[in-house]
Amino acid sequence: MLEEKPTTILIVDDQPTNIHALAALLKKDYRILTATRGEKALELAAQPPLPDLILLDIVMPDMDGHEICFRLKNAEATKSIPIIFVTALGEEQDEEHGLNLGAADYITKPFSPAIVRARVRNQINLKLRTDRLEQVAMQDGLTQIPNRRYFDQKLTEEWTRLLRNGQSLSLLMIDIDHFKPYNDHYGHGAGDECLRRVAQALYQVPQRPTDLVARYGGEEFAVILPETDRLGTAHLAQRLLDAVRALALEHAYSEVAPQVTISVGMATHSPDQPYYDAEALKQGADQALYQAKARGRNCAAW
Ligand code: GH3
Ligand code: MG
Ligand code: MG
Ligand code: MG
Repeated sequence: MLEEKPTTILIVDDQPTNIHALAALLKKDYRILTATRGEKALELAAQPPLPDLILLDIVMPDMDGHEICFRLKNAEATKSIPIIFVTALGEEQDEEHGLNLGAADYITKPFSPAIVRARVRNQINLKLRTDRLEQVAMQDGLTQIPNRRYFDQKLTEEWTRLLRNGQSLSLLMIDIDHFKPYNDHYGHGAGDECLRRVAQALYQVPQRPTDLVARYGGEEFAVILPETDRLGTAHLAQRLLDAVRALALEHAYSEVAPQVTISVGMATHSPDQPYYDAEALKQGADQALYQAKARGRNCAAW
């Protein structure tokens, strides 16, 4: 879940000479993207991996820096990218306006190279720290996969998207079979290690970047499969069952098999079999999980 990427700065100015001057100061320490027009700036700002900082000119012919800042701060994808205005507009009200639009800092031209470097470094450090905290808040500490908070957020997003595009959406609820006797006999430390191994195995199964595997609670996991019908969902559930079996983790106290297994509950929202809301879909997957347990565990059910 943790990804490494070079720290990137997007420089936006209609004058290439200004871009070169800023880039010369910063290119030793950061990856530099550049744009001389507003449309291009908005496109680059929203393109993953997102820039970590934007240096933004104000006076530009087609779309001015204020407009660009306003749009970036009002778009979900780009709103947390810090923006520093770098501008010849030196009046107090210009600076106030820029900061009120949500800019992190304001530098007037002509600038001091050392001050630009220092202000950029401060904003980058703050941004990287915020990113790390955000990641920690969304990741499960034991298994290092997304946690329930992240799962709930993604499910809400996917449900909102589905209301627009009318696609199907599937949900899986997964529970380790007879995990209480596993803990009781092998100890809590071994139980934790088992959870880590199962989590990593499950996490590696889905192939689409929009699929999400999360630790939902104690020994329960949940999977979101956007734009996936019942057939695709059943296939994926089978691959999850196989992935856990392939771990071949000994469990001499399971009533199902002499190794660790899971049960999977499946629910699919589609235009012809709709659920009322995301909560109802979750309840559907929960009831299906109960079915899978009742049918003997180590299987998937609707
Ligand atoms: P079933 O097949 O019906 O799911 O049986 P089960 O024994 O797995 O079900 P139950 O819900 O009774 O047990 C879940 C157990 O998971 C209880 C608890 O000891 C264990 N557990 C939950 N969270 C953790 C954890 O973070 N670490 C460890 N080691 N164990 C956990
Ligand atoms: Mg300009
Ligand atoms: Mg359970
Ligand atoms: Mg269980």
